Amino acid sequence: LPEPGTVEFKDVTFGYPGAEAPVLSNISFTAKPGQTTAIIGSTGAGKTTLLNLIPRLYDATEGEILIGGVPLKELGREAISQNISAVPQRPYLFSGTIESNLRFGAQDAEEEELWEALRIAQADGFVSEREGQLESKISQGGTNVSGGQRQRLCIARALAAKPKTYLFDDSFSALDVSTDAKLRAALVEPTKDAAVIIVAQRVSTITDADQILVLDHGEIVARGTHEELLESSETYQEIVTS
Ligand code: DCP
Ligand code: MG
Repeated sequence: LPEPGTVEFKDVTFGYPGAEAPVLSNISFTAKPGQTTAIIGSTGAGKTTLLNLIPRLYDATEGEILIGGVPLKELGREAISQNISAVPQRPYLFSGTIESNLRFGAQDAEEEELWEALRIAQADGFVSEREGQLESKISQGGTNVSGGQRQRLCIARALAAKPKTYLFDDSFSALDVSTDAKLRAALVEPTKDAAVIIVAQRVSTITDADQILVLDHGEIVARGTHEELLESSETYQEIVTS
């Protein structure tokens, strides 16, 4: 059996209910623990849709997705939520405290572990400056923190859960280039045994990924490392220079 956390797509096709054309066609890849798999492609290419199939927000129309060698449909909701942390493209905070938001998926974490997650996510600075710190109130939807702060709190929440698989949907785009770089450097150690799948807009976020999948109109049109794709893929070259 593949290692726990491994994500395998086997010839996956998906169309939204009621839609005529599929949004994803014949997607096959393996995201291994200890590796970063990046997905890049223009807006509407199907990147978010692909990620959303992993925690079963939708089910594949054809083909199969396996986690650690077990088909998603046999895994059960609980195992899925315990093993996979997803940071969505529009990260969501619910009304409560910073702590209650971080503990979603990490109920038993020590307070020190929450701070460690905040440090990695480059969020410890602004949390420690807020009155009440971890007990500081978050309004419904997280409207009383900035977009970049919300993104980092959601990354900290994902880290606190210590999953085997991480899904980051464009999670670094609201950050300035320097914070983005610091955060990704800090992520290396805590995610080193996990399968990490990153959707990115900025090529600089993924140049060191173990494999990059280039998605175009719902199909993987090229795959490889940054250097390989610069040589082989016109679509990738266009993304790099755009
Ligand atoms: N789509 C749909 N119904 C939804 C969500 C998306 O019909 N509930 C369609 C819109 C796009 C296609 O699916 O034509 C792919 O959408 P994605 O959100 O997966 O695309 P990306 O994530 O790649 O785009 P972006 O870079 O803008 O986030
Ligand atoms: Mg998207």
